[in-house]
Amino acid sequence: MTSLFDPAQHPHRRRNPLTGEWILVSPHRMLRPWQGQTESELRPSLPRYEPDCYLCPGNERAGGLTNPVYDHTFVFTNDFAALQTDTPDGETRSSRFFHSQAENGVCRVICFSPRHDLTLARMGRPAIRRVVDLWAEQAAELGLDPNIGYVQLFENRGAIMGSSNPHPHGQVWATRRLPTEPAKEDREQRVYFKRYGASMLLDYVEVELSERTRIVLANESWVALVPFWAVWPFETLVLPRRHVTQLADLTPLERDALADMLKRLLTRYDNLFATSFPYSMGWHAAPTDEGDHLHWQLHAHFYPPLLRSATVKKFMVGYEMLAAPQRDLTAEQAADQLRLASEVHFEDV
Ligand code: H2U
Ligand code: ZN
Repeated sequence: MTSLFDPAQHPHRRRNPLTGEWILVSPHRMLRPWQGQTESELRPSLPRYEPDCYLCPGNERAGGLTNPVYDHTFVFTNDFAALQTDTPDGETRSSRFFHSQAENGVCRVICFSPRHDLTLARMGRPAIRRVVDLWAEQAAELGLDPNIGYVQLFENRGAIMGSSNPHPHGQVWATRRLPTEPAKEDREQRVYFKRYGASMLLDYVEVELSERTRIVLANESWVALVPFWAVWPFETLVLPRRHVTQLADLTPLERDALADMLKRLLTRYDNLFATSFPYSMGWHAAPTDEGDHLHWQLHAHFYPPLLRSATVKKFMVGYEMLAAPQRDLTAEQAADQLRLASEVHFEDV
């Protein structure tokens, strides 16, 4: 007996138009009832100030420098920077196998709050707005440097994501060359813009707003959705509703709306498994080299590793490492669960 292909129940591949890559979706494995445990793993309660924390105000960092007694946010050059500004440019190609290119740039650490015990999800909207402003400032300042072609802002949240310290912080790495992931997005957005004369992600957000099945939440300036091609179980894409290429181009109202969106999205994430939800997130903005970037649309990716509970994560192993990413839970089911999650934080109820 043959039946018609139904992506809601049959294994299928979905194409990521931002990278051109495919992922395998196996929804039939989810037709079984919800089996995962959902025990919560409460964070050990943290002090507002931790004398041994290298990010808390007034404390000493590795290398002997002392943090100022900052009130809101604080940025410093990473004491163990992966990139340096004074690396001479150059390239070596000594055989068909040994090709290297010099890379130079800047690595900074961005403290989101003086409070050791907070996370973005637990900060107030005005404090999150200051983080938005800081992201925009950092991207603009580094992007102006003629030696910087791309600025990557990101946050590793939670020990499971390799974060070295619970103090709320992110990083910025800025490089001369365009790294692998944004290079794929640059290529695919350029192809789309040439073919359709419009921004891919701006067109995409309109289609998603009319379909609604993958939307998690929206406000006047922003939309958060589980992309059709999501790889991580509760992956989301945060998109502006107008054409924007750089964070610095956001208006004050759009920055407030972004703070609102982040507060609500991250609260839903925490509530999903009653835990301080781990993730890696980051902004993808247009490259900062000379040249035309009209095809670009600013956006943020959130890649959380959790699958079923505070302690059960999705492993990207075997088939994923060797063939292609695979998921059971569909993007639509993940969006349903995030839509059902409350915007009142579980620690407040
Ligand atoms: P995570 O975002 O992965 O936690 O990294 C924090 C960064 O802080 C890490 O890149 C830097 C590390 O190099 N760091 C300092 O710059 N100074 C210190 O005193 C400790 C850690
Ligand atoms: Zn601290």
